[in-house]
Amino acid sequence: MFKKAIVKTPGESLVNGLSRAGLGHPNYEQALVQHGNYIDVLKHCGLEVIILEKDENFPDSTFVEDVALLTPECAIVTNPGAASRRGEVASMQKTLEKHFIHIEKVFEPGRVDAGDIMMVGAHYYIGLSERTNQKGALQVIKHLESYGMTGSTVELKHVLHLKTGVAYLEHNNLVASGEFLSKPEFEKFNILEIDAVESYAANCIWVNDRILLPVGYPKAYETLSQAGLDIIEVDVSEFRKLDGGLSCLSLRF
Ligand code: CIR
Repeated sequence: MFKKAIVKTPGESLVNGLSRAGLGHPNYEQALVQHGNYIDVLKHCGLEVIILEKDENFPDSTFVEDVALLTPECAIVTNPGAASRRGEVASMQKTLEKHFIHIEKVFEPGRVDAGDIMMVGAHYYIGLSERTNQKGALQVIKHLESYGMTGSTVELKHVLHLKTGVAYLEHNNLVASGEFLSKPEFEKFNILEIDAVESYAANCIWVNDRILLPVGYPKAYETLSQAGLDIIEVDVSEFRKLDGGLSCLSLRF
C-alpha cells in the first residue's frame, strides 16, 4: 500500500511543454483545476500528498514521475532523456532527501525517464525508449540489485514511455495496448487489453486497490470493471496534450 505521493503544481510555462500528441496547447486554468482534482483523488485513496511549488523554468516539471524511481528500499534520481528536463532533478533530489535514507543517481551517459519503469513487486521492467537508453537502464538495474531487487529491459518502438502503453494493477493484472500485447515477457500476466482507439487509457494507475482511469474511455472502463476492479475516473485531458497522464503526475510511495 502507498502512504504518500509527491506532486508538483504546473506552472504557466506548462503550455510550452514537450509534445508529440498533436492535440494543441493545454489550457493552463483547466490544467490547474484538473491537477487539483487529481490531488483530491489521491487523498481520497488515503495518501498524504506532498505538493511542490511550481517551477516556471521547467515546463514539464509537473510530470514528476520521470525524474525519480521510488522503491521501498531507496529512491533513484534519474537523468532525463530530454535536455530541457534534466534540470528538474536537483530540486526533486532535495525533496526526496526528506523522505528517503538511501538515494542513488543515474549519471551520463546513462539516460532514464522513470515513466519507462514499471514496478511489479520487487522487479522493475525498464523500457528502452527515445528517452531511456541501455546505459541508463543498466545503472538502474545495478542500483536495484544492490538493494536486493531486480530489473530487466523491454524494447519499445511506438510510444513515448513504457507506461504510456502498459500498467501493472497488482494481483497479476496487466493493462496493455499496442506493441505490449505481444511481448513474451508479459505473457505470464492476466492481460487486460486496451483497444487501439482508447490506447491513452493504458496509462492508468493502481492506488491502494483503487484504479485511477482517465475519463472518456468506455471500452477500457468496461474491461477493467469486468475484471472486478474498483475504478475512479479522473479527467487529465490537458496533460494528455503533452503526452502525460495519470502515472506521470505523481510519485507514489
Ligand atoms: C515529456 O515529453 O517529457 C512530457 N511532455 C510528458 C511526460 C510524460 N511522462 C510520462 O509519461 N511518465
